[in-house]
Amino acid sequence: MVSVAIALGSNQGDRERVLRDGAAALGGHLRDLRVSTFHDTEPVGVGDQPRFLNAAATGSTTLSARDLLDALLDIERRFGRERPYPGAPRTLDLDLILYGDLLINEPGLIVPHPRFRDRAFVLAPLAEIAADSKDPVTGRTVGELLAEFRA
Ligand code: PH2
Ligand code: MG
Ligand code: MG
Repeated sequence: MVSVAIALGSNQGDRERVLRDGAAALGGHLRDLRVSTFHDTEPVGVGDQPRFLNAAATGSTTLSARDLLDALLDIERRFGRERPYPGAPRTLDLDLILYGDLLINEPGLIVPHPRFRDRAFVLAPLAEIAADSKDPVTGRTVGELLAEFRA
């Protein structure tokens, strides 16, 4: 079993319902699912868009990182995710942030997520449920990364 961390985001449709049901769908793939509270956040780096609702989830799985990614993309599609252009508003975004202490750099799959250390909308919810999880790139815990981001 591998411990994983996933970031959830929604800024289109019924954000609250989508995050709640999206998190529940993760339970079909993860054991010991934990879900953070929901954070209402300012859009970052995508221009003038509706505000996001963000959350984080953790759990453990026997799926490979690639199979987990495919499962996440499948859940996104079930919630009506469309990709008209990069960074478009989305009903549901599920990003694989950490997959154990593995470093992966393949087409379409970079883990740890390359930008998560600079994103309060990922770090703050994730720190609620996995403050002690370690980023294998920097050796910092999620709690430390959040404190450093805020400093
Ligand atoms: N996701 C992005 C870009 N910007 N901003 C917020 N607040 N929340 C997000 O989930 C988000 C974002 C790309 O996936
Ligand atoms: Mg994203
Ligand atoms: Mg994504």
